Amino acid sequence: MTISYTIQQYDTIDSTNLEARRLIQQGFGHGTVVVAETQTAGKGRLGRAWESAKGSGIWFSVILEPAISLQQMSQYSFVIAVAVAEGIRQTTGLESWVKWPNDVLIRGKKVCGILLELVTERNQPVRLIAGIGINASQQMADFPEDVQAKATSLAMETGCEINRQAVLDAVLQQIDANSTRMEQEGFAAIRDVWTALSCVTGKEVQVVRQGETVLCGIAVGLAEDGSLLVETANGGEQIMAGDVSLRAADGGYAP
Ligand code: BT5
Repeated sequence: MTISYTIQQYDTIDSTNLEARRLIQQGFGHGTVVVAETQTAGKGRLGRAWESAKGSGIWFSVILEPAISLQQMSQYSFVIAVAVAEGIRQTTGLESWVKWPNDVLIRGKKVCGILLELVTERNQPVRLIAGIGINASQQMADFPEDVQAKATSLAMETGCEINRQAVLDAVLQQIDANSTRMEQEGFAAIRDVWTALSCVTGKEVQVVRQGETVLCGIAVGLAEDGSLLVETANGGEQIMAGDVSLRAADGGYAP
């Protein structure tokens, strides 16, 4: 099924995810894309903030009504992450990688964050809001100090000016292609692509939840429910939630 996109463009908005939710109340549905030049209250996961300076990134949310079961919805963040990584690769030639659960990295630094929200209402199809923030034209000094160590942008990585529209178009096209792949071939097909693009597969990782290290081990892949499979000294573990850091050359863990 090909998604027919309708773009809603804003100069300033609180959060494209919040606006997408408001648009759903007004009857907007599958394929609606909310794009903003800047967000005043960009949201990360778990109440964290997303830095969305004016004109420097690709800040957008896509409303989707995938023809899959409610259980499969949790697998959708991988459809989106793969689509972003492939869209970035296509338009910039940069090697971008996915990191569990929902980041896209270049050279170990976060270039994109993804926030997936589910909207379930009586007598309505289940909708997904896929919020995507891609850093495009920032230089290091443009990021707040606490983000500088872990963030990068497409301009910093290519040394060139970035055509944000071209990147947006490529990611939307990849969301369409990977949604079709998910519907027709199931999660196994997405899992294969995700695993090939994952920067954690086969690597030593640390899993942190609410500031506490919950375990260290080797990331070996994705389970059917989207949890991360980690081999530890005590056997296999499935991680449903948390943040993952990669073991760095100095023995510590990357931010
Ligand atoms: C995410 O959260 O990575 C999901 C971010 C989703 C943002 C998009 S933008 C369009 C749409 N509308 C929204 O309101 N949100 C979505 P999380 O894994 O919790 O990462 C957040 C953390 O990343 C913060 O606590 C910072 O440490 C760091 N961070 C904040 N802004 C960043 C940026 N621009 N680039 C890289 N890292 C950033």
